[in-house]
Amino acid sequence: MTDLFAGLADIRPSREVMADGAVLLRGIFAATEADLIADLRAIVKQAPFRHMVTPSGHTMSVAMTNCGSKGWVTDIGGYRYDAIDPVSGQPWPAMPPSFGDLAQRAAEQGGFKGFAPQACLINRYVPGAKMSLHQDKDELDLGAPIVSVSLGLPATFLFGRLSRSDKPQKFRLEHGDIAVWGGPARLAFHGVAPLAEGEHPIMGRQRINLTFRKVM
Ligand code: MD3
Ligand code: FE
Repeated sequence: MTDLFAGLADIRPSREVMADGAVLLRGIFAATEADLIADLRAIVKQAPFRHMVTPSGHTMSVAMTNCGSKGWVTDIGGYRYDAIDPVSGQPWPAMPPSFGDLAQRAAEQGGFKGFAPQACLINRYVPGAKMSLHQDKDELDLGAPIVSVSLGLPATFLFGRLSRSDKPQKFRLEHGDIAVWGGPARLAFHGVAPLAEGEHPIMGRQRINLTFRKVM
C-alpha cells in the first residue's frame, strides 16, 4: 500500500497561492510519477542534456534539453524556439502523454483551462548550478501560463516582481512541486539560487525542472 506513493512519501495534494497569478500545487502527480520519470529517461537518451551558450558568450551552469514540437535554444546568435535539436539535427523527442496531461491538469487547477504547450524545456541542475534572474518572454502568447514541475533535490526559487531591482521573495521548490505562472506573474523576474549539495532518493545528486510553454 505504501508503495503506491513511494517517493512522494506523505505529501497530500495541496494548492497555495504564491502571488497574484502564481499557484503552487503539491503532490498532484503521485499516481503518475513513475511514468513521468521513465519517459524523462527516454527523452534524455534521445536528446542528451547539454550546456548552451548565451548570446553574451557565457556557458550556462544549468544543462538543458527539450521535448515537444518546439524546443528552447540559445547560442551566440540569440534565444529562440526551434523544431530541430541543433545537436542531433533531428526533431526534439515528442512530448509524452505523461508530460502533456500533467501540464494540462496543473494549468486547469491554476485557472487556465485547455493549456496545450508545444514545448517542454528540461533543466538539469547539479550542486552549484544556478539560474540568474530573468523574464521568460520568447513566447508569442503571453496570455498562456508556464507550468513548472520540480524533480529531485530541493531548490531555492527566487521570485521577483516586475522589475529586476525588486528584492526577490524566496520559495523552496521540492520534488513533486508544480507551479502555474500566469496573469500578472507571467512576466515576473525569477531565478534559482545555487543548488545545495545533496542526494535525492529517486533522482540522485541533481534537480530537474520541466517548464511547459505555449510558444506560438
Ligand atoms: C515565473 N526555470 O526555465 S521554474 C526557466 O527551476 C526557468 O529551472 C526555473 O526559469 C527552474 O525559464 C524556474 C519556475 C518558473 C518558470 C517560468 C516562469 C517560474 C516562472 C515564468 C514566469 C514567471
Ligand atoms: Fe524562466
